[in-house]
Amino acid sequence: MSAHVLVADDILANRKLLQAKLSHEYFQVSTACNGQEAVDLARALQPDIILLDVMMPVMDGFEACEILKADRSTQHIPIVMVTALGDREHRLKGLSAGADDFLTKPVDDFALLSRVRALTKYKLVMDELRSREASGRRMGVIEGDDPNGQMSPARILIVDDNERQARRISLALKDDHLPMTIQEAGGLSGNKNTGIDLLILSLESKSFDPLRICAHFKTAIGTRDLPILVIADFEDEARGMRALELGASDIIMRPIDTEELSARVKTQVRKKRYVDAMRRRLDESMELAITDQLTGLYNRRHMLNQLGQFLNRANRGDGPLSVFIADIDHFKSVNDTYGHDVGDEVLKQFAERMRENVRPADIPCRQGGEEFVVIMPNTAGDVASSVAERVRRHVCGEPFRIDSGKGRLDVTVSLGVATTLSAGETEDDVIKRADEALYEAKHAGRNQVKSRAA
Ligand code: GH3
Ligand code: MG
Repeated sequence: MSAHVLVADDILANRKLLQAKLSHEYFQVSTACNGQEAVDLARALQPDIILLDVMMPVMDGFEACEILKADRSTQHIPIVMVTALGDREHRLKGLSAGADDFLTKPVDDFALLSRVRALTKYKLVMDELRSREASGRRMGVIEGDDPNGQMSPARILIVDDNERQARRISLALKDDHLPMTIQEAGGLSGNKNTGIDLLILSLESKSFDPLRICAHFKTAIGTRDLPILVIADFEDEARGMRALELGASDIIMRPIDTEELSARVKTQVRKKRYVDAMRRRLDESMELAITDQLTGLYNRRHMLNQLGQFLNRANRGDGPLSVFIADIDHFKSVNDTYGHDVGDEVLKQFAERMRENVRPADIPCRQGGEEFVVIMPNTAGDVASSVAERVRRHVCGEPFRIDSGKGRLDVTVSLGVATTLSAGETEDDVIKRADEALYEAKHAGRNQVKSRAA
């Protein structure tokens, strides 16, 4: 997996070294010599990851990080701060400036590549979500997205078979979050894992294989997006790196620095919520794209799409397919007499009655105006006619409420049913026949069902 990395460092030798290491692993590399240049290049080049040195002239790494994380156009790009070894202050300051991770100098090859790869994976997920967002709409502010803002407590599961250690971690997080040890949760299985924001996994655990747990959580459907923060021993860096390769999102070394722990937890939770919010928005916009705004039924686009798919199946011998068109009688006079708003009220109630009187597998849609279509998969003509008849009865059977419930209005509907005749029929053929049946119903005096079958 290749990615574009922007390296910012004021010392030429450092830039060259990182560039060489990354290029060797087929990453594309651009370089900047100070914070300001890093900000400008990040905006212009949109790299996948930024490696930021802390001490730089003109603008230091912290300031650059803050600017990049506050800018809509760059805030999604992961930032790794590169700090001097043992410089705890800088590490914490970097994380609180919104950095996603840090590396210590001299930069270890293994650490560099594992971190860059882990962040590239995260970035790929984000890029996909961002690009799938409907119509490339510009992103709005997403809740929980402010790197410096308050964050609601996260549900954190601590998986460490050393109960004392687990409790110590829990204690360190208790003020800001809702941590729970695996001992308190009574094991790893069951639905206690749902609704969790973060898993903290100790690689020292002996009673189970932590790497296997990591792999399992990262492949299972329900937990794939759950971030995992692994705790590794200094002597056991290789296992830590293995965990990152298996999909863990971050790593912290023992002995645990509690401030670093809470900073890393915060970063992981913030990312998780960002991804969740993006997924929700995506679901909503997909829903929006197929729904009619006024009635909440499926819209015409979705109707044609579904009809096409079911016709293909019917043509392959999956049984008959029926549709009916329902058109409200003299609807124009409702608008003319009571106004457009009352017309809308009637349309909404009509949609409700229709939805309530078709079967669960049927697909009720608003074709446009006061015309509705119901697709009925695997349904023969006589059954379709009886469903249409039920809708007709429930429309004329009881007056509609208008003027917010103050008035009553009698409404009737005419319906035309069509069933697939032969293989090779198109959406238009079927709709056209249903339309002809509807026309017949209107001419025969309205408030009735007619059908056009074989
Ligand atoms: P028929 O019994 O022959 O179907 O007569 P009709 O009056 O129902 O049919 P016509 O096609 O003449 O009129 C349909 C009316 O529906 C005209 C249009 O103003 C109204 N209409 C279409 N869409 C909407 C809408 O979204 N809201 C409202 N209130 N009215 C709508
Ligand atoms: Mg009408």
